[in-house]
Amino acid sequence: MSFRFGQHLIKPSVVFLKTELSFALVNRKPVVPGHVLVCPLRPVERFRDLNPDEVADLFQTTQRVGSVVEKHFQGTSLTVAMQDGPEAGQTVKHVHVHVLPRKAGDFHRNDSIYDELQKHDKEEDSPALWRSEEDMATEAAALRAYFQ
Ligand code: AMW
Repeated sequence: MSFRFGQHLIKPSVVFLKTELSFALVNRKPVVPGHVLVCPLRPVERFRDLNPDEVADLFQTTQRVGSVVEKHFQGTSLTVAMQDGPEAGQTVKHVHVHVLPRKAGDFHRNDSIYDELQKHDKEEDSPALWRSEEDMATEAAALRAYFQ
């Protein structure tokens, strides 16, 4: 079974957590190590389209995922972000929460992470810049272990 993420079909090998209403996957083009995505299973475009149970599951899953990636990638903080609509930078028309482990000095200017998020999958994106499926599956397996 594969997972739908907007126009993408996502292999189970890169998904490291599935809950009743959400799933979490590793990123093919992470802005920082451990940059992952949490999505509702139902492929709706905007945050406002989610029902209350989906919002609760999505955010509870984001809490669990944030704790795990912060620990696994030796972070000391998290950036949690959602680009909700095209003018906010959304490219995949399926609600998703970006979870990014942070550590001291990772960006010269702390808020540069938002500039990087805005442009990482838009400017100069091409398959050559994506991680290999094998690399992504290895990372997903390591993260999956925390939830078993
Ligand atoms: W958006 O600009 O819509 O807020 O973010 C889309 C995110 O999804 C980006 O971080 C991008 O790297 C990631 N992404 C897009 N397609 C895939 C895919 N097939 N597998 C993993 N990550 C993906």
